[in-house]
Amino acid sequence: MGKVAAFGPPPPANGRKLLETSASKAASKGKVPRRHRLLQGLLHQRSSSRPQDLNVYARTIQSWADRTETYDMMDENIAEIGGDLLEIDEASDLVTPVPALPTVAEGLATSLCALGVTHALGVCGGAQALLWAAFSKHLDVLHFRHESGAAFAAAEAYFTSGRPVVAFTTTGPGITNALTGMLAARSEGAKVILVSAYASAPQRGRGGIQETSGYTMPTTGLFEAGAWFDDALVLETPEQLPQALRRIAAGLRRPGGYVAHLSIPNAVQGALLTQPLPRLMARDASPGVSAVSRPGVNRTAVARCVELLANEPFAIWAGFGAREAAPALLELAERANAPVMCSPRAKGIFPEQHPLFVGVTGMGGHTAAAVAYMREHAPRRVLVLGTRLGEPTSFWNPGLVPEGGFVHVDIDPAVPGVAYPHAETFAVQADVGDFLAELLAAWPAAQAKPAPSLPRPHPEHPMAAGPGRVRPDALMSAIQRTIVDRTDAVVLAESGNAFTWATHYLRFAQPGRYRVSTNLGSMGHAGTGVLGSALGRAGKAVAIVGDGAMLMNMEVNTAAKQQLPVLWIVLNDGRYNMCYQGMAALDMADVADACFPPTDFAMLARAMGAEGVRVENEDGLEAGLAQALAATGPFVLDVLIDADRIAPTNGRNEGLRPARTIKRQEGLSFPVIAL
Ligand SMILES: Cc1ncc(C[n+]2csc(CCOP(=O)(O)OP(=O)(O)O)c2C)c(N)n1
Ligand SMILES: [Mg+2]
Repeated sequence: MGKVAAFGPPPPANGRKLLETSASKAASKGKVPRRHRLLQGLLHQRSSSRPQDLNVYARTIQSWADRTETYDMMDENIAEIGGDLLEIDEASDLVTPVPALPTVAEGLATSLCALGVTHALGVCGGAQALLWAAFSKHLDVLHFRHESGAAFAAAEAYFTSGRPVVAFTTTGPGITNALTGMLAARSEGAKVILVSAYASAPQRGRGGIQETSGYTMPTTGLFEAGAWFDDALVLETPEQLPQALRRIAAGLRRPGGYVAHLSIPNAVQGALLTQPLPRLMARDASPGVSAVSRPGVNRTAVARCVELLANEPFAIWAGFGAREAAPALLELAERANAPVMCSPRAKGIFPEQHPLFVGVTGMGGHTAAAVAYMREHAPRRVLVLGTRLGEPTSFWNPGLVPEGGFVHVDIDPAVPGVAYPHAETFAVQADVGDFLAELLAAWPAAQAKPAPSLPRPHPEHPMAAGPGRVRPDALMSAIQRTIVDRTDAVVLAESGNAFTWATHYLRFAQPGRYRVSTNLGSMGHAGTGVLGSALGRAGKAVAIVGDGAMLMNMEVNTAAKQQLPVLWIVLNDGRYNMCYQGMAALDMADVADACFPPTDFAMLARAMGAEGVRVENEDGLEAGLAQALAATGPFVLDVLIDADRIAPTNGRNEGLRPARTIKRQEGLSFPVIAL
C-alpha cells in the first residue's frame, strides 16, 4: 500500500484528457479489468495530483496500453507508480485511490484552522501563491492594501475575537512591510502568526525577484526567534512542519501574547507531506483549557500579600493584563475600599465612573489627579495588577510611588520592579485573575477601611456648541454620548493627539471597549487595526484618528470591499499636531514645520467606496455622528477641528526637554516629570 499527496490546483484539461484516453484505450483492447481500474484510480487522483505528475503518468500508461507485449511489465510498473497512488486489494482485485496526503501549504492551512485560526489577513504575491490558495480554501482571507495594516488588524482581531489570527505576506517587501504591525502585535500581547514566502534553496544568491534569503535580507531576528518574534523559522522541508506546528500550538497556549513567523520557500509550499500531520485541535492552543497554560498561584505569596495590604490603606494600579479579571478587581476594591487607578490601555477594566476611581495615569490620563491622591491620602502600598508601569503608564513619576512600595502581580516574572527599580517591590508571578481569586479567598472579613472621598478625575465635557471649528473636547463629549454610552462599539484611539483627547475625556464602564497602543504607539495602528476589531467581533468598531495617521496607513478601500462596519472619526487639522504642539511647548515650533496641505477625507472615502461626511462645526456634530452610526458599511466622518486647542498630553513634552532643564531627584536615574 502506498500513498500520494495532493498538490495544488486540479490538473489542466490535457492531463485529464490523456488519462481518460488511456483508460478507454486500455479497456477497448480487452485488458484485464484490474488495469482498467488502476487507470480509473489514477483518474480519481486527478483533482488532487500535481498536473505535471499526471501528465507523466498518463503518457506512461498510454504507451503501455499501446504495446500489449509489455503487458506483464506494465503490471509491475503500474504497481510502482500506481502503488503510490492506489490501494490494491489482491484478493478482490479491487483498486481504490489512497486518500492523498496534502501539500505543506494545505497541511499548514488545515492545521491552523484546527488551532482555532479563522482569518488570514495580508497581501498576495507570486512567491506565496500556493499558501494564498490554501488559505483561501480553509480560512477567511482578507486582502489589505498594505501588509502593516493587515498585521495591525490581525492584532486587533485577536483582541476582539480571542482567536489567533494569521497575517500573510509574500517575500521581501511584503515581509518588511509587515514588520511594524507585527512589532505592535508583540508589544500589545496579541497572538498573531505571520506566514511569508522565502526563496527556494537552489535559487538563493542568484538574484531572484524579491529574493528573500541571507544574501538579501538580515536573517537574524526576522527568521530566528528574538526581539521581533517569539518563534521564527524558515521551513526548509515538509518534515519540519509537524515541529513548527507543535511550537505554534505551544506558543498559542501561553498566557499573554505570542507572535510567530513561519517563512516557507515556494518549492516547500508545494511539496508533499511525507507523513500525516499531528492531529491538532483548538484546545491545544487554548490557555484556558490547557493544563500547562499558566503558573499556579503561590499560596504563601498570597498570604504575604494579605499581610502587606490588609492592615493599612492601599491603592490598586490596574493594567491591560487585568482585563479578564474585572469582576474580581471590583470586588477587591469594594471589599477593601481601595481606590483604583489604571493605565491608558486598562480604561474600563474598573468602571471609570466608580467613586473609588482615582483616574488614568500616564499618556493622556489624569496623572495630576493620581499624584494628588497619592500625596493627600498616602496609601501605604500600591497593588499593581498586570501593568509594566512603563513610561506611557507612569512617566516614571516618583509621586506615584507609595511609602511602603509596590506589591506587583504579573504573569511575566521579568516585569515587576523594572520601571521603578528603586522602589520596594514584592513581586508575584501569576495570572491576575487567578491571583485575585486566591487573594479574595484569603482576604480577612474584618471591617474595611472607610472609603476615601475622591474628586472625579475627568474634566467636564463642554456641552454648548462653540462657534468656529470643532473643539476636540466637544468632539469627545459627543462621542461619549452617542457611541460610548449608547452603543457597544469598540473604540480605538490613534497615536497622536487623538489618543490623548480620548484617554483623557472618554469614560468606560466595561473592559474591552477601548483600545489604544501606547508602548509602540505607531501611527496607523488604530486606523487600520479597526478593521480587525470589527472583523473579530462581527460588529461596529470606531477609530478616532489624526489626519496624518489616516494618510499614513489607509485601509478604507479594504473595508469597502468587505463592507466592514468601521467608522473613522478623523481629527482633521492639517498638522502633525501632537508634534506641532510638542515643539511649541519646547519653544521650537518656529524652527520645525509640522503642517501639511488640507485633505478632504469625506471625498477620499467616497472615492474609495466608503461613505464620507464632513463636519465643519459643532452644530453639525450630532447629526454627523448619527449618520455615521447608522451606516452598515465603512464610514469616514471628517471633522474639521480647532488645531490650537492644547491636547492633554500630561507631562510627555516635559519628559522630552533637554536633560539640563529637567529637575533630577537624588537616587533616581530618570528625569522627574513636572506636572
Ligand atoms: C509610525 C510613526 N511615525 C511617527 C510617529 C511620531 N508621531 C506621533 S504623533 C505624530 C503626529 C500625528 O499627527 P496626526 O495623525 O495628524 O494626529 P494629530 O496629533 O494631528 O491629531 C507623529 C508624527 C509615530 N507615533 N508613529
Ligand atoms: Mg493632525
